[in-house]
Amino acid sequence: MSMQVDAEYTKEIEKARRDLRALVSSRNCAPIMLRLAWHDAGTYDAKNKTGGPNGSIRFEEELKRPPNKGLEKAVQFCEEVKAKHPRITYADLYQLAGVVAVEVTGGPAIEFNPGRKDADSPDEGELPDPNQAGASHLRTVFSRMGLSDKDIVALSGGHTLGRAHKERSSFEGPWTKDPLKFDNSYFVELLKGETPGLLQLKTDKVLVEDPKFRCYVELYAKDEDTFFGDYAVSHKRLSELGFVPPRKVPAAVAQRAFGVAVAAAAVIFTICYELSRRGK
Ligand code: TBV
Repeated sequence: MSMQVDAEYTKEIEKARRDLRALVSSRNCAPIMLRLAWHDAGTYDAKNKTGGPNGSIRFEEELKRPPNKGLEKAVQFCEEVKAKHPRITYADLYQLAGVVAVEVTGGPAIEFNPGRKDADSPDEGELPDPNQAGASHLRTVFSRMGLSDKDIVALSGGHTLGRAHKERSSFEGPWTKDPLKFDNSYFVELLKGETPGLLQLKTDKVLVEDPKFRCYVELYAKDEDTFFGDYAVSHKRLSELGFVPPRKVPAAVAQRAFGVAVAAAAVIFTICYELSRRGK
């Protein structure tokens, strides 16, 4: 589902991007903004074409579900930007916030296409459950979204940012030593094994235990550029689940095409009119 994206809307997106950059850096809230983007998008069901990045997490019923605990704050931060740029959909805003969060913490640039439509009710889809945690659970949930093993490992690298909070998830602590820097240290720490003070969930450990996942972990720990490249691709894919970006048509081309169409319609109309007059 997509909406009309005109030049005015694109301009608003760029303004919102600047506002988000300032907001995210001044409040050090990149991790929770990235988590918000993931939890809005991660409900996608590729078979039934439901869920996905559609802003539905703003609805209280969805926001108050246990896996989303703590995200109210991120939704409120986004409201400040929405108030200044009311035309921008929540769906676009949350995904833009995720892209900006990665960018301002030193991660790769992620291509952003605007035009997502807002849902008018909460989504049903489930996110992966950190307490279930086997490789097969991760694969089941991510393949429901249409995502691959490589996407799973690359996106798990998002835990380079932020930490768990006891009162939200019952887990506690950061995954890396510098949780406000986006780098490949999540994978480096994962291969080192447990370090006091740093967190490893079962879903993190499964990435070194499963041989297919482990190949990517080793690659990303060794080669940050490859991680950044793959992460940018997977994150964009996550941010566009079920969304076909409207084709970008430069204004000049669009105007010319419109002119040509009007002229053609006039010619056809004249011919028809002339023919029907003669037929009389
Ligand atoms: C927070 C784990 C991005 N992720 C986070 C917490 C937990 C998990 C702590 C919440 C808290 O207590 O504040 C427990 N989330 C999971 C697990 C699953 C899940 C295990 C499912 C298997 N996470 C993620 C992806 C991305 C993130 C795909 C982004 C691309 N998550 C994320 C960040 C933070 C959390 C940046 O899921 C820190 C937030 C890879 C903060 O600091 O407030 C695990 C994976 O869905 C599937």
